[in-house]
Amino acid sequence: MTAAPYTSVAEDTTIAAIATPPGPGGIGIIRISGSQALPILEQLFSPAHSSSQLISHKLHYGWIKNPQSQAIIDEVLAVFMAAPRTYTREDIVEIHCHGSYLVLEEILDQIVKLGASLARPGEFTKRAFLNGRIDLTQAEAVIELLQAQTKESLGLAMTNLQGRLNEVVGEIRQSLLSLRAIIEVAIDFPEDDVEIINVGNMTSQLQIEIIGPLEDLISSADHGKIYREGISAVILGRPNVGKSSLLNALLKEDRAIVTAIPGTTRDTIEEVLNIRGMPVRIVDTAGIRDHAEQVEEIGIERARQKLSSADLVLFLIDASDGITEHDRNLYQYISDKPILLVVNKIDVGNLEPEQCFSEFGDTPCVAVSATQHEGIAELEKQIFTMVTKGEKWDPGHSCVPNLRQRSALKRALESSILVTTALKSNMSADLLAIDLQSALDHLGDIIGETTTEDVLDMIFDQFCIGK
Ligand SMILES: Nc1nc2c(ncn2[C@@H]2O[C@H](COP(=O)(O)OP(=O)(O)OP(=O)(O)O)[C@@H](O)[C@H]2O)c(=O)[nH]1
Ligand SMILES: [Mg+2]
Repeated sequence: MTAAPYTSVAEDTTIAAIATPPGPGGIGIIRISGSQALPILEQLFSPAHSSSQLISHKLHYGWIKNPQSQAIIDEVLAVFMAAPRTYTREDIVEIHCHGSYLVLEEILDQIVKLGASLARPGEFTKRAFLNGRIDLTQAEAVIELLQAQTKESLGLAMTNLQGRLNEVVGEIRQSLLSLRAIIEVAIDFPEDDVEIINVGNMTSQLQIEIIGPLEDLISSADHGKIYREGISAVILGRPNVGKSSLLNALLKEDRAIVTAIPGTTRDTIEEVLNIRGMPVRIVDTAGIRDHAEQVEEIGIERARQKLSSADLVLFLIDASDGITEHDRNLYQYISDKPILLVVNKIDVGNLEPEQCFSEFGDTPCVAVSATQHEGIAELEKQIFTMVTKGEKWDPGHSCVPNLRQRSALKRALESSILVTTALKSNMSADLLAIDLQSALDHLGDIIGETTTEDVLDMIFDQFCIGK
């Protein structure tokens, strides 16, 4: 049994949170939302000009004071924003303080004493959704915006924040609704259903307005995934082949320690790189070898763990040593993964491409010198080509669903295909109606109309506090 759809509106509690990240900063902002936001501000805030009223949507300069002792806690700018022209559609207050965490906590403490509850992660955005200011695709776009790691992933989030996905899904739903209306008439007048249901027209409407656009959205989700979520590439190889040097060359900074002593790296080191708009999590690992001492052994185990979730392995060999037995064993160990062979140290050695071909078949291969920064651009190009499988896709202003939305779209597609099959085999109108409804429900899941509370909780739990 599925849980009941989320239909309740936000409760009448007033919530508060520190909206800026922890640690010292230029300013720190506290946010309050709910019917008590203004009364709470009035008890804490002394405007510099005592005559001035707290006009909505205007910044007011003054002091936050302890309501009992009247001791000044901070000099601030405060703004009251009357509902409904606010983020949550409730009354909102923001207090812009000096960015000291002690000050922020002290003010938040006073706000809670005056009756507000501490906001849970994402609770402000959840209220915006429950109060109908944004739909679920826009709420999810807010998380994507906060987590975006490249300009391209930011662009994707922004497109959905502006409601593009909601719009496209809305158009598909409209078509489904118009088909359902015809089917309902056929159900009401069963004796005329053959005339009412025009199989040719309906199947072509299904294909052009529903199945085609659903397939496009799913394929866009597959392409966009690498920009939104990025990929993980693990650098693997025996000790001393130059793994850490390669990490440093890709990052263009001395991030990892490099020495001529085999076994230098003992832990995994991770950094995110932007390769043509694609966030790539590069992981440097401890060189894998037998007979390592205890700390190194733990590092090697970590390398193996990272390998299991890697999208790509940058398998490093040392051109000055040639291909060794150790390299061959390692290659066998990773052979079920997508591998990019990286021949390093070409400034001091030379390994004929034919030799690599005969050892590693048609594994793609790039030759570099990590310390001389040679071949690094070619390596990045090769990583990009492997991940995108050479397909051209422009993240530009694409409307890209996330994984949750993609699986709902797939289910909607499956139901729509069932409708086509049922139409073609002249199934009864009642059966058509069931599959149409299920396609509609899956699309409703995407925009938040039929989404269950569990799923909503899962979505809003990904937010930070204060958003
Ligand atoms: N000539 C030359 N030396 C290199 C190159 N890349 C790395 N080295 C040297 O090789 C040695 C090992 O480099 P690292 O980057 O520490 O190798 P690693 O694979 O991370 O080694 P472990 O962490 O011990 O497994 C260092 O002395 C580097 O300066 C290169 O492209 N050319
Ligand atoms: Mg290393």
